Amino acid sequence: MAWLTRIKDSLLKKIKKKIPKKDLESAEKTRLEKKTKSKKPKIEIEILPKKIIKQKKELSKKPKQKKVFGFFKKKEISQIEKDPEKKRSWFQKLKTGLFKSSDKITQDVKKIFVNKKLDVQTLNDLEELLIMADLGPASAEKLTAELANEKFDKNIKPDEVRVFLAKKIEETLVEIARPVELDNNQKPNVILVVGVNGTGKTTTIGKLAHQYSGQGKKIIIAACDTFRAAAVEQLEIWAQRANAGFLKGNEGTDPAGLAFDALQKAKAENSDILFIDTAGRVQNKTELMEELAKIIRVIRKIDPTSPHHCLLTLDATTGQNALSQVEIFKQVAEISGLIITKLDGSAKGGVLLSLAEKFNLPVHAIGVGEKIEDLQSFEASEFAKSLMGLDK
Ligand SMILES: Nc1nc2c(ncn2[C@@H]2O[C@H](COP(=O)(O)OP(=O)(O)OP(=O)(O)O)[C@@H](O)[C@H]2O)c(=O)[nH]1
Ligand SMILES: [Mg+2]
Repeated sequence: MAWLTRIKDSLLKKIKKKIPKKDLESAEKTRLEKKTKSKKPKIEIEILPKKIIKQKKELSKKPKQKKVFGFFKKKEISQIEKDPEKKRSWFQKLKTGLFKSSDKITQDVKKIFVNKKLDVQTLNDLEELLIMADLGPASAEKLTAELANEKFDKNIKPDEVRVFLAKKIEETLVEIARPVELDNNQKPNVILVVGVNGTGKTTTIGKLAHQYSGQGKKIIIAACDTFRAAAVEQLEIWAQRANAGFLKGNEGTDPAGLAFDALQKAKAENSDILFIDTAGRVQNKTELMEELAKIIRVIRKIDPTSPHHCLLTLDATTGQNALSQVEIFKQVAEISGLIITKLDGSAKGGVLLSLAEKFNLPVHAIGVGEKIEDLQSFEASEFAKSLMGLDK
């Protein structure tokens, strides 16, 4: 019943009699701690690298549409809006993809909201349900407390609960739903793509390159995953499809050296974007993590401001494990944004909420399939509604 620590004082007074004494005492203690903590001056900013501070400031601002040159420029968004058929099919794809997550949530909400009036037990069950749905303890606590604050002891139906949750989820996610911002004066914008094995790095680069080339951008892709010949071949096919330049080395070539050559080539050719694909790596492979740090060090010899974006791909089907992946990659590279892949068919879509609560990193796009067009800009409202199994 962590939600108790976040409810209004007036509500706590009202429900005191209905809660075991020990739970109440611990909740009151935590509430007090939270209150004193929030009064402390924020020193966190001082110890963060400059780039992250900038990113945090940017995040706290409202997105400025005019400056966005992401893969969904304003013009393109309006084109999609003008094409309701396409928008509807995207939404359907997401909704169908998230069906495993939303169906479970819908059924469980129906099961626990049997009492007409919202009571303590129902709120406890809801908090647990949300944790089980991969939303993470912090989001579960916050959402449950919000529902308690508004509806305690009032009549509420299961469908109303889902609508309420979708609205609150959207409010959290809208902050982080941001496209990649390209600097048109920067030639090239270096986009480094990192992540654990099989999370969709190569596929995402192919999809992004396809979208950018549709906007007339000049692109080079560097295949710095030099471990597997198959990986290079795969990327070459994606590059051809996206009409992008392609640079590869021999099997076993030093990825950092290749990244260096690619940046030189992209500069010489005045390219708009250089994508650097990297080998999948897990945290316990220290040498691979070191290799990633080397790629960054080496390209900074040519352009100290690069990489301009460091995207981390996360496979939505891995659920809470995605959180530790972010932690680990953040130690090696300044992750600037996330791409969540495989949301089609994931039963763990709620993990996006956990990520938002914990890291506040922008989510640039979501993967909803294996095809080149299966990368969507991340829209908070669509996602929240799909997760709660609601219609648009
Ligand atoms: N269903 C689905 N499959 C995806 C999505 N994105 C990638 N995949 C598939 O996931 C598998 C791995 O994708 P890759 O792009 O090769 O992943 P990677 O991170 O480059 O993998 P490594 O280079 O081996 O680390 C492929 O079979 C892709 O087709 C997605 O959004 N949805
Ligand atoms: Mg790959």
